[in-house]
Amino acid sequence: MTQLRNVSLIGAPTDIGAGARGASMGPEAMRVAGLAEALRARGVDVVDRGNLSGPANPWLPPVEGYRHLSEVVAWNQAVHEAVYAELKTGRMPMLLGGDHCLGLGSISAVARHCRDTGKKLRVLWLDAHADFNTSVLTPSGNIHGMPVACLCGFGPQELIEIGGQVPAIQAKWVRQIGIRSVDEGERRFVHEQDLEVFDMRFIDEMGMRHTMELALATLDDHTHLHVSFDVDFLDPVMAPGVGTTVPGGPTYREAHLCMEMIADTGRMASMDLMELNPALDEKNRTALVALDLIESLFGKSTLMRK
Ligand code: 6HN
Ligand code: MN
Ligand code: MN
Ligand code: MN
Repeated sequence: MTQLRNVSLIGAPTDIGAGARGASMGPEAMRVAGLAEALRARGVDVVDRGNLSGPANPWLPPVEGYRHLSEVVAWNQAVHEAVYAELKTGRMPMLLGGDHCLGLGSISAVARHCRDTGKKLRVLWLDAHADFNTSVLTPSGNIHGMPVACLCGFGPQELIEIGGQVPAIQAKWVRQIGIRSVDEGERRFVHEQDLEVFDMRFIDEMGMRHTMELALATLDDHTHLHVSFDVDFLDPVMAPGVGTTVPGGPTYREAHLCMEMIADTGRMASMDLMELNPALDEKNRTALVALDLIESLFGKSTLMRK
């Protein structure tokens, strides 16, 4: 069971790093879906910190391989400070995106907290994408395709130094799950940096259970587990409300098993819920699926378990 029973919701209403507009409405869609109420019903002490603010989206083309770099830096600084402040007071931050470029601000804060407290960090990156592009490798210039590379020290100086230490994390602390869309140069870079990727073929062949057993294998009492959940991890049949859908993702049950096995570790101490795009959703159905999965992350089970 997840041990931390006090959650602070932090809204980051921006689509500054994305290639489609609308993820800026994600935090409100989760509130409307009943996120705080559902967690409270599970005995969680929930405080909603409201929304962070930052620059508007100027919707300009990329400059030297980065779209909206200065705005992305500003948003990530705000996220970093907010997430770090929650961890410092012993609460579990749940970042409501917003696009996935904000994973940089969030996870750099978690890494800083782990340095303060001597904890070991493990990042589970649930996504259709590796998000391991650089300004040279990117086909789009969209920074939501780059946060993992930035966290590992590959990115523009003003972005990678937000957490005060470069690199913020080591590639070997990351486990990626559900990956099925990686750009050509990005693929080579993922191999070069030896990122541990459990892609959809692996999940097809080995099953979600074995995949998660491996991904969670080396957690111990001193591990801070961070879950960065990009909603496009899910199969678009059940989760159409994201900007970059990729067919062939985990099914509803596979996704639940993934969350339930994370919950069973009792080690999740921070998380991001990213890329939910209500402009592309149908009657908030993707938000409701995400909520259902978050309940599983907090220990809800359909089975007769304690
Ligand atoms: N996400 N690999 C593509 C790109 O433009 O770099 C897509 C990235 C999607 C990022 O969904 O968080
Ligand atoms: Mn992502
Ligand atoms: Mn993605
Ligand atoms: Mn469930």
